[in-house]
Amino acid sequence: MVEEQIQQLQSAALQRIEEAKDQAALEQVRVDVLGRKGSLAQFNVGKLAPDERKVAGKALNTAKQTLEGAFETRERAFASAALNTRLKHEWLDLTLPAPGPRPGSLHPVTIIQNEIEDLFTSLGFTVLDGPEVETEYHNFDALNIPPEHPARDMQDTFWLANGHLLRTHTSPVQVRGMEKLGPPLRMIAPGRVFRNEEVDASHEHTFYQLEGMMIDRNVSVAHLLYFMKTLLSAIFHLEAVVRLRPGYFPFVEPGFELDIRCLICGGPGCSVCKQSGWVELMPCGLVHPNVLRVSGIDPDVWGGFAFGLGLTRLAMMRYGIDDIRLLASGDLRFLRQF
Ligand code: FA5
Repeated sequence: MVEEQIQQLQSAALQRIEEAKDQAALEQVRVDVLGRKGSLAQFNVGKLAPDERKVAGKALNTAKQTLEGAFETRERAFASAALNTRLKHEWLDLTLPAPGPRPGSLHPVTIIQNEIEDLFTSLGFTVLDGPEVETEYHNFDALNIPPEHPARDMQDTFWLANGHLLRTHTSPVQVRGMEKLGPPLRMIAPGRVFRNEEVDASHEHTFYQLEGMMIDRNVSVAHLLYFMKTLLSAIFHLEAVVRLRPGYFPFVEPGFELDIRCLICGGPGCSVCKQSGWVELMPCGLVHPNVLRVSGIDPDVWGGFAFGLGLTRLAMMRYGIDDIRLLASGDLRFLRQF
């Protein structure tokens, strides 16, 4: 009698195991049947008569073993179905060619430098290069800045044991250009310069400038303004708002500072323009007669203009970069945007 009940229970449980849709449903069947309060536990074999006890006990053990086997088989089926689904979605085609290294991109300063070089060569200018390790003579003396001149303090730099220095500006290339090519002369000289400078959002110790110089007969401030405006319109593709104020550099007379309306904040003030709304971009002026004379050019016959563009600052304005330190950070997340 009990044996029959156990067998019925076993077949019902086997059917439920077969019908279980997933692992959770299967677990529920296990609790219902084999759990401490499950259907098999209700058979209290101890209370039966001895001959019945033996038969019932045996049937109970057989049922338990059969069900446990069935649970295991069903569980394995679920696991292998899950694995198959995963493999279907995670396949890899090993015959595809490897993606290879990602294409690189030009640094924003290089992009602008190339554009300015193209513009000025189209206007008849030569692109010159000069050494980053300069002589004191080319960096200072030949530019009308003798040793005791206070203008040297404004461009504190890194001196080498042999008396040479890391150039503080691209202006020494003016001197080299005049020495080598003589007048008439139209040249630009982009390059890296160095200063012993406190670094902040708009100041680096290593940055880029682009020097420009034109020497000819009857060169005036009007020529200077024409070339500077042409340069800024080409870079910004619009007429940038600029202001010209007097500026002092020993190698020009008269000297000017050309500032551009800050394109990061548009005027109200930010950390790049030091809350002033203007960014100092391009000092310039007419070449001082002493500078022409030192390089063997007669100031009574020839005159010229020169400018020193802050190329790094120009890149910041054009691309809306609000911290100069990003440009030399080597951070690929930053560089990949250009
Ligand atoms: C000069 O270096 C002069 N040689 C420029 C010049 C050339 C004047 C020819 C007249 C004739 P200045 O020190 O102001 O000038 O620097 C020129 C530009 O470089 C600045 O307007 C600014 O845009 C940029 N600059 C200067 N210091 C830094 C710095 N620490 N970090 C980034 N940019 C700088």
